[in-house]
Amino acid sequence: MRVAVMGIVNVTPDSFSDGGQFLDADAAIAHGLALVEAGADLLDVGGESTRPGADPVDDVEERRRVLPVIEALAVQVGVPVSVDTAKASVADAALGAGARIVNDVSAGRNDPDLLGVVAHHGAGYIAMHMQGEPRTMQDAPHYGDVVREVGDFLADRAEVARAAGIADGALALDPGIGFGKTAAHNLELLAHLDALVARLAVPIVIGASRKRFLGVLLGDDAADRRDDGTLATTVWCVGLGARVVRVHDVRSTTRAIGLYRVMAEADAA
Ligand code: PMM
Repeated sequence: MRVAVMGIVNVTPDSFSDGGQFLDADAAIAHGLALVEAGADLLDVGGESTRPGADPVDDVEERRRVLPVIEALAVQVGVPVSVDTAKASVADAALGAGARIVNDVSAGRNDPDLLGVVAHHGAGYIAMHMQGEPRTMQDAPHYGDVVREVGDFLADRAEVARAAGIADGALALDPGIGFGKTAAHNLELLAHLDALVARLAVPIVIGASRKRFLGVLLGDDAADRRDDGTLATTVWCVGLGARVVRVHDVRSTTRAIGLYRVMAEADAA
């Protein structure tokens, strides 16, 4: 099964690994172009940080950050652009500016109008699981059975999205690695990703790139040394059936997945 590599373009001052680097529109556009050159199949443009503890951004500021970047990338790259937003007004403007997918970390719970906007534009939609909200989500995440509960949530949100008029083929679901989860919760979700893939029967998106749990699992929490852990996690997820991987380092990811595919094909031959 083909796996799409989604390159991250954060137009934010405060994202946890690259905040501030691409706040200027020209820098963000150049970064998006470089990610496509490195092999990205999709670009995800976001204007509001969702890192733990982040403060919300209003919709005027979020549109100001993302629209010029989306407008430019949509005409300059041959791959679909998604907008990482939980706000209907931002999604509407972004889809009008050429984005084709809405990546919603709130799974439609932040803004009652968002799902209708996605359906109206006939756009793609990624619904992600999060326990709590970014400002407080890492305070005390708790689950009985994290794999079952995240699966229940995503199955429910997929139904809500379908009921709002989003086509089945336009939907993807994401367990939300790091969103209201301890390192142990993330590990359990990743270890049993195949169960979610089988249960949900729509493409699964995974965003583990440079997240803190990678360092926690290795007992080494240097934020600038998480790309190796990201690659291992990405290849693991591809092996268990993930269909989209959302990453910062597109070139290494594309190469690692390419090599994985060569080995999987040799195994099947
Ligand atoms: N993670 C972040 C932001 N958006 N969207 C999806 N679908 N899945 C994720 O895991 C996800 C996301 C936070 O990471 P960043 O600050 O590096 O963008």
